[in-house]
Amino acid sequence: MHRTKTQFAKRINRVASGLERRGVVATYEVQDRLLANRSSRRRYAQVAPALDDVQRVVLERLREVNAARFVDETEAGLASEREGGESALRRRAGKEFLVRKYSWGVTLGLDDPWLRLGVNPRLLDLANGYLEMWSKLEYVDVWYTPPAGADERRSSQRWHRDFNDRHLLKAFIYLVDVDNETGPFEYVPRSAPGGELDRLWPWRPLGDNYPPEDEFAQKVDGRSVSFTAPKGTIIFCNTSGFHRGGFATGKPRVLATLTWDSPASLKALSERNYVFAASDDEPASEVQRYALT
Ligand SMILES: O=C(O)CCC(=O)C(=O)O
Repeated sequence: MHRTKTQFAKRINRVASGLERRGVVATYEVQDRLLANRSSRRRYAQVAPALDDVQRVVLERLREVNAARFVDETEAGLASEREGGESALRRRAGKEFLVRKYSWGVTLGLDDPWLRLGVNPRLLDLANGYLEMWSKLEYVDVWYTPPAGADERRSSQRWHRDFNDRHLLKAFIYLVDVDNETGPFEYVPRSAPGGELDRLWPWRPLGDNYPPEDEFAQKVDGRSVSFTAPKGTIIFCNTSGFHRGGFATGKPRVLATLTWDSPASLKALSERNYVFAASDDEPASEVQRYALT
């Protein structure tokens, strides 16, 4: 089938005169608007597929090209900054190497594809199953990290534990292919509380979570894992274990990230980065509302 099509295409390209080409184009337009595709669209409308949340988000993203818009706006902002101009890019003190789509204080509803992904039942069930409680969606954002140039690793680009919670699950969704030059996420397996390496500079609420680098390298002794992976990969991890990432050297890194943690964390250690705007058009289930409020 594929071979036949390829040969047909070759023949068209080789021998078709201008007249033939126009005929092919006209045939395609008639088939698309009036004949073959019309009946195909009617069939689709009669028995529309029941999409699950992930599929809906993917569709939405395909339609809105949401991430692509963020990348375009960020690159335009960075270009303007390079020329000494102003930009509306969002950064946070201490982690200025990173541009954030939302940062803190944004109002989001379930029409936002990234927030929606954070309470997608398949992801939320996973977070709740891992944490063995109904979790809170604490953070949702999209990050753009330009290459660091001559800069050294800074803040979360160095090995650390997140102090937000010991009951923590993060997802990183790579929106570009991530190789060694794109600042892969790196993790030390079994270093989260309860793991066999949890005594290495153990997790404490608001603890001093950045160990001395030489000593850390000696103790971990090559046991870390580096997540180079293609665009679309989702990494789940408990970042109260040791991790680092985002030290892009050759190419910009773009990812979406979600954090689920415990109600205790929101009360004491962490700050949700968005305010949830409920809407009658997008009803949330009880477990989703719990996660969002
Ligand atoms: O960007 C990364 O890969 C890691 C980010 C990080 O360290 C964090 O979110 O705590």
